[in-house]
Amino acid sequence: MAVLEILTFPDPRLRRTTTPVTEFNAELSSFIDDMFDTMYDAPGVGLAATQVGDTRRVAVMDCGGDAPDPIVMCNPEILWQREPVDVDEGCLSVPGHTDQVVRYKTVGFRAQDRNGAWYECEAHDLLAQCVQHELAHLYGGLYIDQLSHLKRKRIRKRVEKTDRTDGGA
Ligand code: GNR
Ligand code: NI
Repeated sequence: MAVLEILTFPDPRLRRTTTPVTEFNAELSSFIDDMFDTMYDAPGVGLAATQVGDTRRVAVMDCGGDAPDPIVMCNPEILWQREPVDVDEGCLSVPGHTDQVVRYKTVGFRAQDRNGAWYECEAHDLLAQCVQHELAHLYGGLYIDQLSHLKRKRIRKRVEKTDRTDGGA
């Protein structure tokens, strides 16, 4: 059980891409448990390995609602998507900010669980939004990449200021 440090924008490590998980062992399972601890502690509805400085292609989610169970996504892939919608979004790596972005309302994806077993899932609404958000993290993306350069610059200044005054905690 461990709560890991969540990196904040504009930390360059958030821009790294990940490499596929190939070793489904006890160490991976323990890392996944730490990711859940970190996500629930924050609290957040999803967390990608990129946000805690790891380069494995793994993310966790728990959005409640239709899909109340904790979800582990190793090597996730979106298979299809439909109905782009404007939604409000936030990110633990961009504290204190939310903004409207475009996401698909429904997505089909496949991923491997912590044992390496492939599963397929049809995700709606917040869960679908979260899948797209975490997928982006695993390739170095952030939701604020959909905003204007000027807006991103203002957000960066605000986050940097907050990180300084709270000692980076
Ligand atoms: O906690 C989170 N809430 C959220 C709200 C709307 C869309 C996406 C998210 S994910 C976010 C946690 C996070 O930063 N995951 O990477
Ligand atoms: Ni995020």
